[in-house]
Amino acid sequence: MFFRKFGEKIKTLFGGRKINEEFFEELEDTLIEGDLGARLTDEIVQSLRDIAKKEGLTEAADLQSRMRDILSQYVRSYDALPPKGELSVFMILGVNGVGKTTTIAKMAKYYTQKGLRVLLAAGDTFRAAAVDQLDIHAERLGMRIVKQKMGSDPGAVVFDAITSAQAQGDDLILADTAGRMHNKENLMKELQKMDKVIKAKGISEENYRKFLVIDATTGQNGLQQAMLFNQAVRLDGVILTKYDSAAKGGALVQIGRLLDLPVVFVCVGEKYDDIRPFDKEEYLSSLLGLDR
Ligand SMILES: Nc1nc2c(ncn2[C@@H]2O[C@H](COP(=O)(O)OP(=O)(O)OP(=O)(O)O)[C@@H](O)[C@H]2O)c(=O)[nH]1
Ligand SMILES: [Mg+2]
Repeated sequence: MFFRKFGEKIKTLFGGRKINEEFFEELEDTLIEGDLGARLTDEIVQSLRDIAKKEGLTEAADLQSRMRDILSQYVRSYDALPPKGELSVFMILGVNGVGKTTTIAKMAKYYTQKGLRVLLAAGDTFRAAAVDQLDIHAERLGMRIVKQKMGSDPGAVVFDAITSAQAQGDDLILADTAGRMHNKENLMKELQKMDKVIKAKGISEENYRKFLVIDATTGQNGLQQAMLFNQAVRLDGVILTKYDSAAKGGALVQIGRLLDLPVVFVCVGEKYDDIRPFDKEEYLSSLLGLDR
């Protein structure tokens, strides 16, 4: 389903041909194109060379499942179902335009259907219209929202949200955050402030999660973004959006390999139901053009 183009390319590359130098070179080019990055591509191709040599393989087709085994070590899924009856906070992070606010709306519906009481926190107070955007989702979905006016302190918004959720007996706060500020340093400082407030409000470590939203169409940048946010506020996982577009999504493998971060959800469209818990096996199959 996902990745069809890239998967088909891989499938064709491995199909009915001999293992030789030309094959490895083409594989290298294809992996780079698929957003796996130079470093990881080298690592994968070298491992496959070693396997082919050691086992005396001659058919490229024999290497396709071996590549799956290699990638399988790097990719993890993350089952993020918070417990009922105690308060969890998910802070949703990411640079501007990746799909944070839309994803929060999707998650709100998803978790409500799982029987949780969800509260939205409009933590992006920087961009004009950001609060309204979340507010419109809240209204459409019939969710409670805690908000303040544009320009107010996002730390104060999560503070209020936690107080309100505790009073109402909510199970989960989904906190929106800004994707952009005057500069990157400012943004990271604001996020660190929010992070401090959430911890100071006594939300336990197990119930507090920071998920980074990554836009599948931005390729290699996903890794840079993950490094940046992970450094500022230790991340717990990533959410991949816009996987329905002509995306390649190989950045997930890099993020898994280099930062050891699991994948929580994959979003495949603009509608509320276009969200799926990450399915590692399906992902690997589509990435490699395997049937399953
Ligand atoms: N095709 C597709 N579009 C998506 C998906 N997720 C979000 N979008 C679209 O991406 C655009 C940006 O989404 P937002 O949710 O506003 O992104 P954001 O990260 O909150 O952006 P800022 O608030 O500006 O930082 C919107 O037009 C969304 O409809 C997805 O999975 N697939
Ligand atoms: Mg937003």
